[in-house]
Amino acid sequence: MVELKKELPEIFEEFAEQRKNSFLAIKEVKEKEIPVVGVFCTYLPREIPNAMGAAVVGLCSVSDETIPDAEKDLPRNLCPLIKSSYGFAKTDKCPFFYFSDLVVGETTCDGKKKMYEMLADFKPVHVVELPNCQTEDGIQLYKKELLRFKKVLEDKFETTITDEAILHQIKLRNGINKALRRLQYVMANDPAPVNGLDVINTVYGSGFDIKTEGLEDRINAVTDKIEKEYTEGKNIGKKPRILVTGSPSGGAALKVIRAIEDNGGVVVCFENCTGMKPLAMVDEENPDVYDALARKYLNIGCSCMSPNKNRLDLLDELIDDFQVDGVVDLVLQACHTYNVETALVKKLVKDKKGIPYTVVETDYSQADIEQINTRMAAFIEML
Ligand code: BJ8
Repeated sequence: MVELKKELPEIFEEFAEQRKNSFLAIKEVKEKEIPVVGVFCTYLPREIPNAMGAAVVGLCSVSDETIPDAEKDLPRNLCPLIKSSYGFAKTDKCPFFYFSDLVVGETTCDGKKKMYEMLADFKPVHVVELPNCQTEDGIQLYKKELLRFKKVLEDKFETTITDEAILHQIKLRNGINKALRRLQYVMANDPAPVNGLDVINTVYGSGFDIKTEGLEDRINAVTDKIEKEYTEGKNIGKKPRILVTGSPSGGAALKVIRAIEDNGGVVVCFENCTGMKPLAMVDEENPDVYDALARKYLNIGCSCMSPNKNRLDLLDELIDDFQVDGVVDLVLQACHTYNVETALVKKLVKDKKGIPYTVVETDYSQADIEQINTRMAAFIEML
């Protein structure tokens, strides 16, 4: 096993510092009196706040820095993502929280729902009711909720959100998502052109780019460079190809990705919310923009849905597209929904697809790094 300290290929530099740059950009946005809306989850259509000219920032926190502060109010045995997010809001250590005029949550998992109730004591919070079933009734309910969210924004910020502005944002976001898909699909090549960690840091970093105009082109420029270098013969050589699924894998959870790539594998695909899961297109031809948004977003295959067939269908497709040799299911501690689903994912991966599967349960601390390293080394060796 080796220590990971890779030099960042030049291709990825633009987005590597994106989160830090966004902290500076958000201060400028505030000085111009542009509203800032903080969001947690991929189920929330950013198109709606973007349509009123707001800057939309992601609030899901992925470090253990504020967990001790959070644990003064929340149970210790709770998902680290929830504790970290609450801790950053409580301590005002995150500029995105600090500058958010409105924080928007959704009724996803139980821990998050209850955390939002407590967050409302010290932040302006609006909770969108997310149906937990992807039925036609669920879509209609979600459409109503999105219209209610639009009204909340209009009342709070004394503005009007037109359907034309929403459609413009739908087209913009579709373009960004298309570019993010294209970037991730460079990893379908075998041998892979670059490391998975670099690709996912770029995808993750682009989520913090609050200048959505032109973002599609900036992402495409990265992909163009990778493709050009690949045709010129640059690649990382043949390695066991891993797909990562499960809870979001950004920030401190990247230790699992590092362990895979340090030990001879390459993560060619991220099925989770950090990667491919949220990148379906909104139907631009649907004359009812809220219906179009509800249909795309409610279809996301997160474990808070019951049943969650869409996750399994997407996994089935991605394992083939990316010629995957093995699947690593990353579960954040105390995430009951993803934990329960490991049985269904294991069945799909081992029985239907006929490839090896393993689960890694972890938190945002560094305490289990050696153990994860050992387990990933053993998993990759058997591929
Ligand atoms: S659409 S994955 S961003 S809810 S890991 S907090 S589920 S206990 S983050 Fe998520 Fe939206 Fe789903 Fe994506 Fe709860 Fe599990 Fe913690 Fe989670």
